[in-house]
Amino acid sequence: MKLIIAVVQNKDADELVKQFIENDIRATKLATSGGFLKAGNTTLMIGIEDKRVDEVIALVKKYSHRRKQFLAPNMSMGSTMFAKGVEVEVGGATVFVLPIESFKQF
Ligand code: 2BA
Repeated sequence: MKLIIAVVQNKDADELVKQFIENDIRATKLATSGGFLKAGNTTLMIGIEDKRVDEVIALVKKYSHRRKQFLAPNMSMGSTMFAKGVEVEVGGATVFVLPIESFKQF
C-alpha cells in the first residue's frame, strides 16, 4: 500500500475528487497554502493499493492544469521585495508517493 500526497490548485480539486469517487478511490482533502505564493491550494491524501498507484497518478495528471499566476507589485517574499509584478507558472500538480508501514481502520 502507498500514500499519495498530491498538491493541486483549488480550481482543479473538486473535479479531481469527483473522479476519485467515481473510480472508488478514497481521499482526504486538506485546505493548504503554498509556501512561496502563500495562496490557497489543496492537498489530497490518498491511501491506495500498490497496483492502483499509476491509475491515481494518471487521474491527477489528467485533471490538474498549469496556470500562470501573477504576484502583485510591492509584495514581499521572505526577505525579498518585488517592486515589479512577477508571473509564475503553477501546477499541474506536485505528487509524492510514500510507502505505508501499516494501515488500520477502527
Ligand atoms: P507555492 O509554494 O506557493 O509555489 C507556487 C509556484 O511558485 C510554484 O509552482 C513555482 O512555479 C513557483 N515557485 C515556488 N517556489 C519558488 C522559488 N523558490 N523561486 C521561484 N519560483 C518558485 P509549483 O512548483 O507547481 O508548486 C505548486 C505548489 O505545490 C506550491 O505552492 C507548494 O504548495 C507545492 N509544492 C511544490 N513543490 C513542493 C515541494 N518540493 N514540497 C512541498 N510542496 C511543494
